[in-house]
Amino acid sequence: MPEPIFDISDEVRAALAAGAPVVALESTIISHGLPRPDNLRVAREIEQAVRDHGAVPATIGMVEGRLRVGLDDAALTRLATSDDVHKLSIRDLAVATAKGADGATTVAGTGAVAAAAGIAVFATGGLGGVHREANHTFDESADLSTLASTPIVVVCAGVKSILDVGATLERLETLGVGVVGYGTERFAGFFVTDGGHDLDWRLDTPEEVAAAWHAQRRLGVSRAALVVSNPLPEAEQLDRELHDKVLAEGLAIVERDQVTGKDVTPVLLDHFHRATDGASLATNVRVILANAALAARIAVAAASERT
Ligand code: PSU
Ligand code: MN
Repeated sequence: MPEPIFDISDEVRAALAAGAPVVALESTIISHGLPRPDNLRVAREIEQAVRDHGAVPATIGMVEGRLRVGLDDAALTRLATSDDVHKLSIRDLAVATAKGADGATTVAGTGAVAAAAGIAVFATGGLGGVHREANHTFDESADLSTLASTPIVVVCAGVKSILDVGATLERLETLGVGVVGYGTERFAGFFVTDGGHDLDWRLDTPEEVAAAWHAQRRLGVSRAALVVSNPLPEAEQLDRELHDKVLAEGLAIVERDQVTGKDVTPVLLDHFHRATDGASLATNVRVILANAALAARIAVAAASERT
């Protein structure tokens, strides 16, 4: 047998072997999505939120060319504080491995590795998707195509509101990726509660999500992800007017500075965090923690249904 391409921590390995609940977590949020020094604190809080709800966290990232499933505190610190951390989408994993690089995995990178490691549930903030200028830039996140072929439950607050949300939902439909609203039929809007679109399906409990996931696995007709859209409560969302104003500024900056490719998302998020005096950061953190908690509850429900 070829050697596995990733190292699974002892704790995660033991949990998987026992059929205990595990939640995969991405690391690009930490390295590229949140400003320092909050990012390291938040990385630890996300893991704690998973533990508080009964599951084992498995943050995924790359240290010196080794993909790791379950990061210790030294690795987490390194990805949060080093200036030399690559943003790793799925296409970057092999080259970064060969180069011995440090890297943080995106939704695409994390989901693919997590599914290969046998993890059923993954929590993130907001998915990548179709960018607003995609009709001429072709900028569409590899998160979408990866979700089409990666069997995992992804808990998110919809897609980042910097994107073309309607177009992203259309692409998810085309790609055969299931999308369910958690406790609502409206698609979540990341920084804001309502992303402006209806969904076909609503599920109200972790047990219902687990049942839908097991049905998908048993039916055996799809290898796609199931996206669980978990909106922030209205009282916790970013002020809508502030959101719309800062977004318009951010998009103008991207255009003016001709930001392209994988830099677009970090530049827009960074503009949000600075222009809202930290309000978007606080919102982003609430989003991620809420998703980590729900993902853990789904993992617990999925693990107990299996036995
Ligand atoms: N969600 C967040 N913050 C982030 C991201 C998502 O709350 O930083 C990251 C994820 O890793 C996602 C990536 O996969 O942004 C999408 O980047 P791109 O648009 O370049 O594919
Ligand atoms: Mn892109």
